[in-house]
Amino acid sequence: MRWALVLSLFAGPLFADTGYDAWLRYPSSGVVPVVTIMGNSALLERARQELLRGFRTPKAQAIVLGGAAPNLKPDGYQLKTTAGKIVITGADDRGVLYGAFALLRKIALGESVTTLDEKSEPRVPVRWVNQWDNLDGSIERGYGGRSIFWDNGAARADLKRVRDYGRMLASLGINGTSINNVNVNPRILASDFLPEIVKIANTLRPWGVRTVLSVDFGSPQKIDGLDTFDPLDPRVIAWWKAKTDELYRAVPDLGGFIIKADSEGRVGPSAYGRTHADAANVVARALKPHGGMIFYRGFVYDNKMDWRNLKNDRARAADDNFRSLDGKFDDNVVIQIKNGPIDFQVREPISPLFGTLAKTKQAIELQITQEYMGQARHTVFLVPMWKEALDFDLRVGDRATPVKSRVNAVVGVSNVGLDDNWFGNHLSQANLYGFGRLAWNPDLSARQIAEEWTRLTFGNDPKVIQTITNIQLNSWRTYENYTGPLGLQTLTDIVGNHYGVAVEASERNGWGQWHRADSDGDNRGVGMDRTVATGTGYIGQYTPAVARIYESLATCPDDLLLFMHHVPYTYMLHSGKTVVQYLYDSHYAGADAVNQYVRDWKSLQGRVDDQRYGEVLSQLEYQAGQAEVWRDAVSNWFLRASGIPDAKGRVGNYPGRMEAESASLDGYKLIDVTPWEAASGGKAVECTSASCAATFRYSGSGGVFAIRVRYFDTNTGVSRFRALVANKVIGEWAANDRVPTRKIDGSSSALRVIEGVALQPGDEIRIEGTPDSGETAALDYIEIR
Ligand code: GCW
Repeated sequence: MRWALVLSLFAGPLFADTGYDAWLRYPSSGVVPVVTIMGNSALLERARQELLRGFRTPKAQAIVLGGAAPNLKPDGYQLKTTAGKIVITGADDRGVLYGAFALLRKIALGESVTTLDEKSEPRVPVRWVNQWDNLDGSIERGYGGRSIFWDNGAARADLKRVRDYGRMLASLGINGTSINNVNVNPRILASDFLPEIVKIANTLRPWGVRTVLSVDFGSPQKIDGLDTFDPLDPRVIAWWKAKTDELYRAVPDLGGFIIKADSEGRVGPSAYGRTHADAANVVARALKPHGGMIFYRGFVYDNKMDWRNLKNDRARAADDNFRSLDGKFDDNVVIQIKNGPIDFQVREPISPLFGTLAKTKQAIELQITQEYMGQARHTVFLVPMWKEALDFDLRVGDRATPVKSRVNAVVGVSNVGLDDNWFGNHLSQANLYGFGRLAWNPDLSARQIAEEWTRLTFGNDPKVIQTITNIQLNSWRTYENYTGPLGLQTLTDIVGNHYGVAVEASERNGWGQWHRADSDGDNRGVGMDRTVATGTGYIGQYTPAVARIYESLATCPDDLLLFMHHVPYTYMLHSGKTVVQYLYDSHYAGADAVNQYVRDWKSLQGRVDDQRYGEVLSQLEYQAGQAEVWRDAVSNWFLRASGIPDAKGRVGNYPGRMEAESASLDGYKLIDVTPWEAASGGKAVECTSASCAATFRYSGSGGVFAIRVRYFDTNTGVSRFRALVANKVIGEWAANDRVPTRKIDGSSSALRVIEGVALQPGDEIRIEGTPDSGETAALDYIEIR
């Protein structure tokens, strides 16, 4: 046991690695520095400890920490080598801590630190993450396990993970985090709950991370039984003041509050006919004496809109709600605006509100947790998308106005959890890393960030860097290609788990994520008409220069065409393809790309430690299987809607595929799958007895093939499968994956590939399924390739 441990320590990069250390991996050889602190604070002490832990050079290096660097924005730092010493100064102690992490990053990236002379300061003062953690320990839209903060209605007894999260955030210059869901449990503000908040705030503080609370606008009523929460009522004004004073007595550096009001069932000022400015200001005035800020969410919309009215448009909501209020907010109110006008879809245009608000502070809200982006079961590196948002030129006053020049704060919904690797997927860590780096300096390129992250996380082997960077940089386009290209938005189950394919889930309901794909009538075609001329007028919310580009079909970019316009399926794109052919082609390209990621990743065996190698491999293999479900579902759906066949003959033609419903079935029963496009042919078979079998007869020529079994793995139980050829077992597996559905649908569709199977004409291929706890060992098809 002991020897195994010792040996594994010397086994180079091949030891088991859970991913817990993320990008904070330090060299194991070299000499510990001599660190002197000028001053005295928990932050400086953290900086010192971190250098002792991670700074290594061939000869002992003297490092001096502390002292003010002149002319730097808050949190900025300076690194300088003088008389052989490295001196880290900062605008404040937080800056010194950030300087220490910057120095460590240089060492890890192999950069020279012998003649340092550089300054760095953040573009915006507020760089926060939000966590949507519930007090019971669950996380809304969290994909990396349960809450690191809460368990069972109180702060977790062991806050080690919070401490380590604080360290990760500090390493990126992130200076605040909210610790509870914007869909708030009002108890967060109850007086007897305060000690729980204090424990967490104390844990984060040494890392310079301020604690932020999401609060419910109805709190005065819900917590203290006032008969109103009218923001103009003097009792409500007094309540917010007293409550805020009480909080600041216990947490003097509280960052402030986030409020989601009048949105998705949350109460808000509309209950009293008041405005969002009335609501935000009453809270802002309570926070003001303490230096606190209120982040009031721009995510306000009506989720019960009449879908039959073609002029209704959820995308308009933020601008419609806040335009007339510009200038009416106090100066410690920040309107927190999602990057796009809908909701973190795979592609959206920038929210026009960034251009509209001129006299109001604004934050851009980005989503690090991959809600509509494959929920960490798919690798999707979001930095290229965020770059497009931050760099988008709003043309205010017809002058260059990138979004990054308009925002006072950058906020990311992070939702890390208790999983060893924080997100449930090693490669998803790059999103938090990239978020932090961009929040500090939005001018960094996506490539630079991807390379940096890869080197810090997986080491400096050039092949590893090239392969992983390449996967990351293409992954957003790839995901878009198979889930919702041309501005269709993510074609997922939008009223459910937001994960698997369900093309029509967004239609004929009040949630307003419509893509308006019609299969008959005069309007046969796809896309939502948001033009000023004939549509919802959304495009008119942009500045004239931007509106002109989107309004005209001649200039509207293909990537957003169907977000802005309704066009026939035969409409010719700038790329020279018809819309429907592009939909087919992009889905095939997307699925092929993920298969290529699997092959690329396999080339890293032995160059990446075994644990992460294996875990990322299974993630990518799973993603490849899912990408095919998406490909087939979306392309068949559009084939049916448009009636126009794929010019390349692929859609609806699957050589080597044998449907379970046409096998000879022993116990298995035929079912219709909903939505129909989630299963091949719209049907599957399921087993409701102790065990079942489906037998296929192979009629091709002899040879060695891969047998690909498409089955369904729900989250209710662990069914078992066995595959046999001519009565010999060729594969056995359990359906025990972590997926967000109990239904047989696009989210549970899974693929098992059995390679190297010898087949003779006439062979019987039998798949046996054994259900478990309500999971019915369902089968869709097998495919021989
Ligand atoms: O994206 C949607 C999510 C909700 C979320 C909401 C919001 C926390 O589906 O889960 O609620 O946005 O941003 O408030």
